[in-house]
Amino acid sequence: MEIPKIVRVDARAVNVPLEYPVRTSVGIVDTAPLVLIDLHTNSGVVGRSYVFTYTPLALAATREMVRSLGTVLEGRAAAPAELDRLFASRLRLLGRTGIVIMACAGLDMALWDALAVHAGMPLVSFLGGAARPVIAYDSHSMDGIEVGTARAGKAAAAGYKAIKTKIGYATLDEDLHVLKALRRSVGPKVQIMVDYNQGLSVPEATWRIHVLEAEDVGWVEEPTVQEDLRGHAQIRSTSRLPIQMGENWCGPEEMQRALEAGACDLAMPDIMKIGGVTGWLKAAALAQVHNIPMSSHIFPEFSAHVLPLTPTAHFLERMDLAGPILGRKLDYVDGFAVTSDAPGAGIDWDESAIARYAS
Ligand code: SMN
Ligand code: MG
Repeated sequence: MEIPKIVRVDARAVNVPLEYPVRTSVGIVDTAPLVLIDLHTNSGVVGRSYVFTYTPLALAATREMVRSLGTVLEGRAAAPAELDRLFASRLRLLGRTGIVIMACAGLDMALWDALAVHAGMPLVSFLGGAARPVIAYDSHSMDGIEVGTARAGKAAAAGYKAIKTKIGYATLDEDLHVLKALRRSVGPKVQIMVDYNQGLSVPEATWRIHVLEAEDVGWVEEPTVQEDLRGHAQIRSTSRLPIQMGENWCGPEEMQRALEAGACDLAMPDIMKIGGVTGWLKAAALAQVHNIPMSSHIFPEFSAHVLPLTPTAHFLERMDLAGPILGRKLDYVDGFAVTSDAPGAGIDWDESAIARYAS
């Protein structure tokens, strides 16, 4: 199989409506601002991926970053590991964080998609893994009692073995009130994980987690600001609940620093911020040597292809940010994500929806 060459990269910006806003203790994500990437090769194959910019304020800049880095790739072989090395060198002085690593990761995912499509194989198979259903949790928000219990009950009825809710309400009593209501909705067998989205001080987190220990919580995610590794380690030292983090690690280097600091019991890199498929594979090795269960963060379409070859694979996060602009949706059966036998990561666009949500 000859490695195809990159002809050009197209990057389009869309701002997609969400079925449920992502309400967190530190802010609300009302829509999904996405940069859609089409990486055209000389074999006619197009590699596809998307990146999520969290706020429309970063959408245009991220699209321009993708376009700019895409010009560097023109004429080069579609070799993701080699191009990761190239970007690491070219961007050394700038640093690969924020929208820079997001753009690099989007191109990396599109490159791996192109290679797998070119080989006529699902990405998981092209990477040497075996496609299998991946256990998923249905990811909810600070929805309050009425919406929260409705979503929780619907997820349990659909067969999910776990759900995640976001807490960090004004008082601990409100956290507990919601948590107990969700528990009544899902029953004793469904795991409930909680996500504080960095919203608490270390003392407040320590106190709230101490009380949560009586509530059968699967993990406590980002209890304090994610850059405070010492703070996370301090919280973890007194917590009987597993501490989860990782969605904000920019590159495997930041993951290594967190694991070395003993900041968490569980890891959940984001396949975009960690550096795409190439970054994910490095992160999976780190999780293995540290013996840390590793879950995904959003991006379910690519995550469903890399978790089966992740030695310490844990949960896939089901949160549908791109569904309205995708022609093919990832399947979930009885609480498991199931990839199709489509080549690559199975990303294809709904062009009429893209036109509708173009930004
Ligand atoms: C989250 C926050 C913001 C957007 C998407 C997801 C969250 C999570 O931290 O873990 O799902
Ligand atoms: Mg989170």
